[in-house]
Amino acid sequence: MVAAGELLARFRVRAAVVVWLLAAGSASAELVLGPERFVQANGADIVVPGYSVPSFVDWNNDGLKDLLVGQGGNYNSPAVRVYLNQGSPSEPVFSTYSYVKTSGGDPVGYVGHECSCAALGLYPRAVYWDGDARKDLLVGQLDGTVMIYRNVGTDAQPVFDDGTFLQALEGDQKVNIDVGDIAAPTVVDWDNDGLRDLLVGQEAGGLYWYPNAGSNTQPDFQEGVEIGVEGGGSFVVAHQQSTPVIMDLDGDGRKDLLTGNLPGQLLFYPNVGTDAAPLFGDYSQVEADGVPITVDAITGASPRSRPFVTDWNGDGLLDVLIGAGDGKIHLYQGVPDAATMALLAVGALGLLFRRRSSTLPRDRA
Ligand SMILES: [Ca+2]
Ligand SMILES: [Ca+2]
Ligand SMILES: [Ca+2]
Ligand SMILES: [Ca+2]
Repeated sequence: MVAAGELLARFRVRAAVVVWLLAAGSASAELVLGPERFVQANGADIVVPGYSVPSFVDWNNDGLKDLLVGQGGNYNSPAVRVYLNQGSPSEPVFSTYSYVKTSGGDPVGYVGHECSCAALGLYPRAVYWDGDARKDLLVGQLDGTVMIYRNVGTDAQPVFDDGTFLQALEGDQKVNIDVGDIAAPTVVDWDNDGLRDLLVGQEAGGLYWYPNAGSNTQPDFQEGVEIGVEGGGSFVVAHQQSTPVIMDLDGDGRKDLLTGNLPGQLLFYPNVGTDAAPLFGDYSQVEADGVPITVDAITGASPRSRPFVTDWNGDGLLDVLIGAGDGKIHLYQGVPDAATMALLAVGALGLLFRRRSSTLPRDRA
């Protein structure tokens, strides 16, 4: 039997440890990633022709997220592959792939758009574009244009139309959106007005916001606005080639920017503006297993990192997929940060706590 006083003393020690560890960990809420590995299919690393642009979405509605990969390089082989997940929510497994196709049977990206379809990595993102509950495909292209391929099949068996160039500006002034070269689009309500907007990265490193003045099912984009920086001027990602992922990564309630760049790094730009009017200042280089991430390219090419944030293995920790000039799918799984690890250890070491003095937590520091 244990006396009530002794129980209370134990509780106080453990509560103090928890508070101390939480305080110690509060400064590092960003991504904490483990070592690099490569996503495989049929037991071998996936390698697509040219540049890879991965994302992870349940393509066929079977409850398992699937791997969607844009490909293409040197003006060849622009296409979108889908690897259906044959594993489990905690352990994705892939074997073969198929190309995402139009209702005419052509792979999306090959036909109908002449040179504009060519790619240094066709940049696809699955989105629900027009409110018909069938997933559509948003595709950034080499020439800086952005296309929407509408799903004319079903949500579980997507098949697409021949694609439409997205346009901006008013009424009869509307022109195709063109950010220069290598468009990297994402859909986000940038200004928090309830309407999803288009944010597009590009080769020179800028970010363009196309405000939606229509609706969430019939977007109507206004003139592109260059994203700014703290103190004035235009945002340009360090070392060119912005590939934006927009989400609040440090938990301060303001959407942040995660982006790749030309030399294949992964950069985190915390939002120093507001959630409805983001501004970016200094960046930090995201690390994997304590080493700054730099993805590879085949000889003579530039890496051009293209990140996608997801929970790959369903453990509640964010993971990062990165596509690159080596055609591979780089995977960095989130690991508990030092504070969380220590908290877990507090639970696991409960027996120790009952026998040892309160100096243990400091020993563990
Ligand atoms: Ca699936
Ligand atoms: Ca908006
Ligand atoms: Ca933030
Ligand atoms: Ca995870």
